[in-house]
Amino acid sequence: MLKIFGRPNSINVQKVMWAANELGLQYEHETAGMAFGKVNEDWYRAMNPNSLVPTIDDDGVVLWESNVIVRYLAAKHSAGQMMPEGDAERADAEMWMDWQQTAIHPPMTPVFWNLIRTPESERNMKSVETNGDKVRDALARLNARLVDRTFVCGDQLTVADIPLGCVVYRWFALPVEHGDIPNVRAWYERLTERAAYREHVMLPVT
Ligand SMILES: N[C@@H](CCC(=O)N[C@@H](CS)C(=O)NCC(=O)O)C(=O)O
Repeated sequence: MLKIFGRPNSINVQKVMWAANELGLQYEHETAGMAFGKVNEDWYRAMNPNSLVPTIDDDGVVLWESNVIVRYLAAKHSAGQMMPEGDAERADAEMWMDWQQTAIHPPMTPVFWNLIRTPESERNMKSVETNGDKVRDALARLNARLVDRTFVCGDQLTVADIPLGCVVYRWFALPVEHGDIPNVRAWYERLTERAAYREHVMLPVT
């Protein structure tokens, strides 16, 4: 059976949990990372030499890198639906997934860590402002993408929505200026109608 390792409050674990539940998969979940430990133990490092979460073991197929795991599960269980078919369509979805990792995640991380995981007296608010501007710029580009689309790649939810959907939940939960992004907000509201998103992404931000 599929086994998913990782703590529920990790954005990268949330991608995998949301995707697995969106796909209706049976799986076992084992918490790991930060307060849950395990990631530096030999058995975990044998699966994931980075000592990071998430990791999956799908009957012997061991994978890490959250976006790769989402693509693997969607291709295996939902080819032509959650994983678009056709070279161009698939690449378009993968492009937005990689963009989450390269354009939004790097500036989002210091904003999140300063505001949520750093005592108030130690926060670097300059970094929050500078990196917040980068997130706002990136989300303005996502807002333009969503002007005529229900989901990131068109009429139905695909792998492209998963990483970005996890980011926007956090962004709207943070006490920052979110920017003028009505299309992103409307897409986010559509995501909140999905049970798997509510259960695995819309968690207390800690
Ligand atoms: N690029 C990797 C990054 C993985 C990563 O940085 N995971 C963080 C949590 S979001 C982690 O493992 N932090 C240490 C820990 O939780 O112990 C992915 O997308 O899976």
